[in-house]
Amino acid sequence: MSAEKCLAKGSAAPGPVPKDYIRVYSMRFCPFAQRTRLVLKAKGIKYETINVHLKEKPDWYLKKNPFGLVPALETPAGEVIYESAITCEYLDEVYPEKKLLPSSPFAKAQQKMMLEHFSKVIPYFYKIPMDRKKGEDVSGLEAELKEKFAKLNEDLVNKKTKFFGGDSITMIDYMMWPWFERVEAYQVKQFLDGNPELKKWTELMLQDSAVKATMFSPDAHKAFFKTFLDGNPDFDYGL
Ligand SMILES: N[C@@H](CCC(=O)N[C@@H](CS)C(=O)NCC(=O)O)C(=O)O
Repeated sequence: MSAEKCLAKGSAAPGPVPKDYIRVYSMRFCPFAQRTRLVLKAKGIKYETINVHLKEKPDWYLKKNPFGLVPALETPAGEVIYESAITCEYLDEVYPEKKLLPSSPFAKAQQKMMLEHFSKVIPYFYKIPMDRKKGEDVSGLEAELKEKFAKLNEDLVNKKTKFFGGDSITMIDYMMWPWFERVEAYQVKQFLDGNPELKKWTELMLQDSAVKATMFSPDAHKAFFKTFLDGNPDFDYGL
């Protein structure tokens, strides 16, 4: 069973996950859930998707994930795993095809360090458009984000690689990508301009088949994000 339209409070709980499948609880425009969807696609894992209404959460969902956030994974044995980075690491461990995390402990630690740093960048993507909508001066936040983008650019320059973990896509690229897919919606696309290596990375990411399979157009992101900023997110936008 897959449910494109989100399931809200009062909906019937989905049955057990079919054998040989894994289920992802998602919201179509959630960047954290896109991390998990990218890894599922990149690794060619058989999965089904259930989209959850995040403003009117079904009781059955809160029983599975008491924090009520997406993404979460559910296995045929009824095990539930949540927190996007943990779901991705779990998938990489359980499904051996196309490893996305490096096997060397140091390289793996480097990816985790990059992820930790990137987690501190994520709030800017929301704070800038939200504060701007409230009519606040966002120039300070914009300058800080510009600085963060410059650091990411510098990282690619120093490493002399196309992607953040080497010359092919690895886990860290998928962990960061969803926010770059949405730069227009977040009104921060212009900050890529002074950062050519980072911009080139976004162009290369757009050629990846998992990115292509999970992405929405800038216009769809803009339309959804407007409903989000207005306080009434349309989780089924475009369906
Ligand atoms: N740290 C979590 C964040 C997930 C998250 O914030 N998801 C949002 C949707 S984009 C959510 O479920 N929001 C529902 C809520 O805040 O109640 C992760 O990495 O999985």
